Amino acid sequence: MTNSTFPGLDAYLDSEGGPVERALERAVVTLEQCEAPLEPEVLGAIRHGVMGGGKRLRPILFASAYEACGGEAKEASYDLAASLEMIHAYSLMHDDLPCMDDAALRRGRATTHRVHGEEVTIRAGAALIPAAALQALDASGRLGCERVQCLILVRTLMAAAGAGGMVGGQWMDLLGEGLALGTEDLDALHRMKTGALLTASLEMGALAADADKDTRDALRMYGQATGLAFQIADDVLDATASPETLGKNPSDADLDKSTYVALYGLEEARRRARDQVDIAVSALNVAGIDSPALLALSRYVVERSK
Ligand code: GRG
Repeated sequence: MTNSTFPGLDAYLDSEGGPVERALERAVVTLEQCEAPLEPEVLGAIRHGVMGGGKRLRPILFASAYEACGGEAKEASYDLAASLEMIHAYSLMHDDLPCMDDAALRRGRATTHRVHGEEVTIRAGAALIPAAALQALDASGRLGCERVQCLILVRTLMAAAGAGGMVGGQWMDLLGEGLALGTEDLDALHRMKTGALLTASLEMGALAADADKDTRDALRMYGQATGLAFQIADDVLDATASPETLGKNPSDADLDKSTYVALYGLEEARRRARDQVDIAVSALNVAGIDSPALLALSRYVVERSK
């Protein structure tokens, strides 16, 4: 996609959103129809958590990186992208549980455990983790990736989801409740909790399209900077927008968490988010990656309203 064929961000999000939703629907139906079926209640909770809306930013970042590296969009490429959203969906389902954030509202509706119960939601979230790994393995095979490439893709996803990434970041977040974390700790926490999976989305898109090392490195840098910008913007929204607009509660302040807004104030937090976008854009420019979609997405993460 070039500047002259890029339809603008809203139209782009719509056009990528359709195939992403269809891939997620296929993934949920696969779980519903698998040989040793999960109980209906667990499947109901999975459907609630996975098909409940959301921006679908991770699979869309995957699709944009894949296309920027010359990959041809197909059903299997969206199935691979969906594996990222399956991990993201489980993380939100578990994050909302009473033993973590005890949230009532997510994506504008009741959280999964408020509808399906706590025990069922724990099981549904747990089932999504191996399901996402299998989804990534199967989809990359169908996409025609070499065997070793398939394994690297699954490894990238699981490493980002694991103790060195999202789970580790969540753990730091829980331990940090009630403490006033400084810049270094807050950056480290969010690079793992939010940044790792966002970065993996870019890396996996590049890997699936068999991009060279320089391109992959540049997309990793873009992902890291965009991930941090995303989190700072999240803290700004958390402090300035209503639960109705955001479609979620409680806020981080309610949970006594450290935030970039508490650390820097609103204006400085906004400035730092924009700085990260500049870093992301320059990573693309230096590597000669000409992607209007990735450019627009990095601005979107700081300009979004929810
Ligand atoms: C047991 C320690 C432990 C961890 C389990 C629960 C969990 C794993 C991880 C939670 C990670 C988490 C909640 C990260 C937050 C990421 C984030 C900023 C979510 C909001 O993302 P958006 O705005 O949401 O993309 P939508 O709804 O648009 O998909």
